[in-house]
Amino acid sequence: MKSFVVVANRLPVDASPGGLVTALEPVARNAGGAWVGWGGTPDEAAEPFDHDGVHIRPVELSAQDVDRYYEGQSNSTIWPLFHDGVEPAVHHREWRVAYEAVNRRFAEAAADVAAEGATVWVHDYQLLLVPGLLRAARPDLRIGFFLHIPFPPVELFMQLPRRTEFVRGLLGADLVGFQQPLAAQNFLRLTAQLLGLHPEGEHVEYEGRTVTARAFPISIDAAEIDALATDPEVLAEAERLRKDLGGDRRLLLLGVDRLDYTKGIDQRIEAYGELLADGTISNDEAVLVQVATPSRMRVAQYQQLRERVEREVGRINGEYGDVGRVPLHYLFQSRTRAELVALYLAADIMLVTPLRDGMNLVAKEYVAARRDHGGALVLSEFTGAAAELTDAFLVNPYDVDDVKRGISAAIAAAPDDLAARMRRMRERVLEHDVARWAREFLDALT
Ligand code: ADQ
Repeated sequence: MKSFVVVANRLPVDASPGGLVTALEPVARNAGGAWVGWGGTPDEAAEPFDHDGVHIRPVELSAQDVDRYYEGQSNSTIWPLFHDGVEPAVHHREWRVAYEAVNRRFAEAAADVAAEGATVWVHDYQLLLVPGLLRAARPDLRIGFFLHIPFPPVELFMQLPRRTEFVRGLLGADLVGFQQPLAAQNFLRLTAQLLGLHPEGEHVEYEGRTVTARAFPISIDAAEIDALATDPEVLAEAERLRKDLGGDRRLLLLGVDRLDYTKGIDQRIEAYGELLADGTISNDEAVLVQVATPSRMRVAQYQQLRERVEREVGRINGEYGDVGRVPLHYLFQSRTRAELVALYLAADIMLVTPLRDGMNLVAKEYVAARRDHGGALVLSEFTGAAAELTDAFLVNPYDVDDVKRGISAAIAAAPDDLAARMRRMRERVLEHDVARWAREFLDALT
C-alpha cells in the first residue's frame, strides 16, 4: 500500500516520447510512490513490479480495449473535440462503453494500491471518469486530477455525448488542474450549466465536498535539458549538424513534434514553402529540419496527415532543391533527448505552430537548451506556453501570412534583441520547472 499514487494511461517504463511521462517520472521517483497504468502492449498480462524506485501496477488492455477506449473514445472523440475540433470528433456508443469499463479497471487498481487516506493523482483525458469512480469506492482518499490537454469552450463540450457523466467524473476529485485559467473557468461554468451547481471563484460545492478548479501550467525538467546542453558530445553533435546542413551560411529552422494534426505541421511547412516561393529565403540561405515522431498511426486521421505532410515535403524539395542540397529535411523518427538538444542548439529558429496545444513542452525545452541565449522561438498563440513565453515571436497558425511574418521578423531581428528575449524566456522556464509544477499542485491538493 502506498500513500502516493499516480494514475495515468501509460506506465513510465518505456521510452514513450509523450509529454506526460517526460513530465511526471521524476515526480513519482522522488515520492517513492506507485504508478497505475497500461504497459503499452495489448493482451499482455503483467504482474506488479518495482522500477526505479516506483511501484508499478500494470492495468491490462485487450486489443479491443485499445481499439475502442484508446484509439476510439480517447483519441478519436475526446482528443479532437478538446482541441477546438480541428479534425471532426467521431462518436460511437461502443467506444463510450469500453471507455467506462477501462476507467473502472484503472479506478479499481488505484483503490487497491492506495493506503488509507493516500493522495492519488489521476492524469489526462483518457481517464476523465476515474476520479468519480475512485471517490465512490474510496471516500477516504485525497484525489487530484490534471488535464494535460486544453479544456474546450462550453459550446464545444456540449457536443460530447453523455457530457454530464464526464463532468461528474471530474467532480470526484478534490482538485482539478488545467493548463490555463480559462480552461478551469470553462469547467466551472459547465458544472452550473449541466448540474445546476453554484461555482464561486475557483470553488464549487458538490455532494457535500468542495472541489477546486485551478490552472497549473506544466513545465519540463529544465535542469536536465540545461545539463545536456553542456555535454561535450551534444555540443559536438550540434556542430556536426550545422556543418552537414551547410555551415553558418545557412539559417537552420527546426520543428520537433509528434506527428499530430493539432501541431500545425502542414501549416508551418506551407508557410516555409511560400517563403521559398516568394524569394524571401532561398535554398542557399535556409534549411528546415522537421522531426516528426510517429504517433497513433492506426488512427485514420493520422495516416492522412502523414500523407499530406510527405507530399508537401516532396513538392517543396522537388521545386526548390538541388543535387546534394534540399531546403527541407523531414525525419519521421523519434530521437533521444540528447539528439533533440543537439538539434535545439544547432537551430537558429525554432518553429512551434500548433493550432491548439495544452502547453507544448518542445517550446520550453528549446528555451532551456539555449544557455548561450542564441536562437529565436516562433510560437503559436494557441499554445499554453504562449502565456509564459511572451518574448517569443507569437503567430496565428491559421494565418499563413502571419506565420511568414513571424519567421521573417525572427530572421530580421538584431542579435542583442534576440539574446535579451531568450534570456528572459529562459529565466522563466528554469525557475518554473516541472518539480515546482508538481509541488504546487500537490501542495494545493493536500
Ligand atoms: P504532447 O502533445 O505529446 O503532450 P509536448 O508538450 O510538445 O506534446 O511534449 C512532447 C514531448 O515529446 C517533448 O518532451 C518532446 O521532447 C518529445 N518529443 C517530441 N518529438 C519527439 C521526437 N521526434 N523524438 C523524441 N522526442 C520527441 C501533451 C499535451 C501538451 C502538454 C504535454 C504535457 O498535448 O500540450 O504540453 O502533454 O502536459
